[in-house]
Amino acid sequence: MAEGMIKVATIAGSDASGGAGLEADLKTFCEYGLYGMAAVTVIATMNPDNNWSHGVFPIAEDVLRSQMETIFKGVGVSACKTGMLGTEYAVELAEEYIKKYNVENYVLDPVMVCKGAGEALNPELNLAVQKKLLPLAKIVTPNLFEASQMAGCEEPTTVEQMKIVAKILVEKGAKAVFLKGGNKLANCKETGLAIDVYCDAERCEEVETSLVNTFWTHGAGCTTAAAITSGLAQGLSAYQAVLLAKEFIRQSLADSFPLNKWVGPGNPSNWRKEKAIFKNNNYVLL
Ligand code: PXL
Repeated sequence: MAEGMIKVATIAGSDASGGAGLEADLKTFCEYGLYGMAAVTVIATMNPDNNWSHGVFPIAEDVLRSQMETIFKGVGVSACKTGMLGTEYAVELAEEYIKKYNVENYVLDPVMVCKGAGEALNPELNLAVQKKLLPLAKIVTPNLFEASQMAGCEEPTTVEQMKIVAKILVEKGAKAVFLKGGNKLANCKETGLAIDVYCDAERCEEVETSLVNTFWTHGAGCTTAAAITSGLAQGLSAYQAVLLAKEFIRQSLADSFPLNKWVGPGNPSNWRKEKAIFKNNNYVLL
């Protein structure tokens, strides 16, 4: 029996291709040994006959509310995250339930772009997310583009600029920021490092691992935020959860692979593979 099973939830879109969105979140929760639930906000599909262009289909408000009741009232969570919300009412429902059920371990992944398509959600929605959800989050996990949108500045191009933008977000009310995207900085191939930035009221630090040089990074943002959510649910501080999540995503990307010519995800289960192997008709724990 696993009566003490830790329960976590994602309020996010479904990615029909399976690499990002709630599919990535649930895989990640599972790798951390947690029980994951999902409230589906939108369904994202990709068109193989039109260059993998994205379609986004919102789930009706009453259906989303029913899912929130099931999860937050019917079960309860130790932590939750939001990903692609897609509609104003999804933002409002997330705010309502996180407040009503006092979810302190809340991770805001302010999804504005789908990597596959470079599709930005509408600006009013991004403003609603900032106004209503940012103050509730224990940590927000923007990429370079999302951070610049939220801070109202140019996209950072150096680690020093990343720190400045992260500090602006803390000044704007974020309790903690994990600004991802060190793998996009011009010099990362030379240094061989993927440097992200963690910032809260007390510290502003680089968080680095070795760079995994892969084109197949679909879902990396979702996976990172889900890993941080899992760490928080297990009692880690935001900073500790970020350090563990950074290693989790490095391992996931180290085992990334193409789905087709357009897109490819990491493999969250690489975490497990490095911990146990199958040998002589049985598995051996490493
Ligand atoms: O990676 C951003 C993202 C988040 N959520 C959903 C997505 C995507 C990108 O494809 O489909 C549902």
